[in-house]
Amino acid sequence: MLFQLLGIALLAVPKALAHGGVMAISNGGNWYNGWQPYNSPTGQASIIRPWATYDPITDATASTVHCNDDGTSPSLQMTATVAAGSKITGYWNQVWPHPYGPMLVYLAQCPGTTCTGVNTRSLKWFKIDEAGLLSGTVGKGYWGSGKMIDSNCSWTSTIPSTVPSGPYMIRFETIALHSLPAQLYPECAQLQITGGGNVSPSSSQLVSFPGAYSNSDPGLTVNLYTNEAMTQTTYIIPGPPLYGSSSNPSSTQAPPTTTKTTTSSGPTNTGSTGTIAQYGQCGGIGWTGPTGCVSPYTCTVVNPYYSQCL
Ligand SMILES: *[C@@H]1O[C@H](CO)[C@@H](O)[C@H](O)[C@H]1NC(C)=O
Ligand SMILES: [Cu+2]
Repeated sequence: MLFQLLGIALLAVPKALAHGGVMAISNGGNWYNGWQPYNSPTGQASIIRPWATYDPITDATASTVHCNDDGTSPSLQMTATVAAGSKITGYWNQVWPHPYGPMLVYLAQCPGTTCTGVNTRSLKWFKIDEAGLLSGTVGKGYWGSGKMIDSNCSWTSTIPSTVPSGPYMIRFETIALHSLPAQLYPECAQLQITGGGNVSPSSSQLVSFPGAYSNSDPGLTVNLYTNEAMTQTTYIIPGPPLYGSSSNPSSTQAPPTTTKTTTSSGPTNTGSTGTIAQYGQCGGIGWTGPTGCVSPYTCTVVNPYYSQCL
């Protein structure tokens, strides 16, 4: 396992032996190449703000925790025009090595007419998407970042149709919990949102980076390798309540919230005569175990690599 991971890292990441970040973004049929942190910044034109290193941020209050750099825009900064309500996808390195931890996506509106020249550290961010522990237990479960890996190392969110039109930064983040301190991997891109609505985030939904997280947040200090983690089925995602939610406390994600992961592929095995319990794996590429779920659950395709009793 370790040998395999090192092998992949050596092939895919010749200039740094670990980790990575958001390498590209797509929206509405447009592909946007990312910033290349190990190339000269001279001449680089990207919608993604410069970021400095493939290494994780391990201090949740670090001065770079907004966009993995000092927050400035480069001379050739570009902006993607995206429609409110459209899907936007961030692509991490192939193959992302960290399947345990949450995915989080934020927006921040910039003052004036463009984000160019606006330091991302000065912005107020609101969370538009999150995925924590999707099923199973903290110690042995299926996480947002595992789903990201199973989705071609990409994560797709919808720009809310209700946000006001204007200049925004989007911040894609994956957090790895396989070791402590937790590893934060945030990168940001510059957007111009069109066709939006009139629902501004509430004050309790707006946060700064640094500021949104603390190093004692339960979602950043959870230890996957304890006996307790082997039975614990709740995980508290760091950061503010989701934009559009009415609850004030941080959202607690419990196993049943997997609705967005079941897509058009449909069930592969509808016979409810098997032995696999709710949320257990029952199929997927490479799966050699049993495929029958206990009644009343059915084996449901989550993605090509993962079917689950739901
Ligand atoms: C998978 O991601 C890569 C970028 O990492 C992209 O070039 C490729 O088109 C993606 N494949 C699919 C099927 O989306
Ligand atoms: Cu890493």
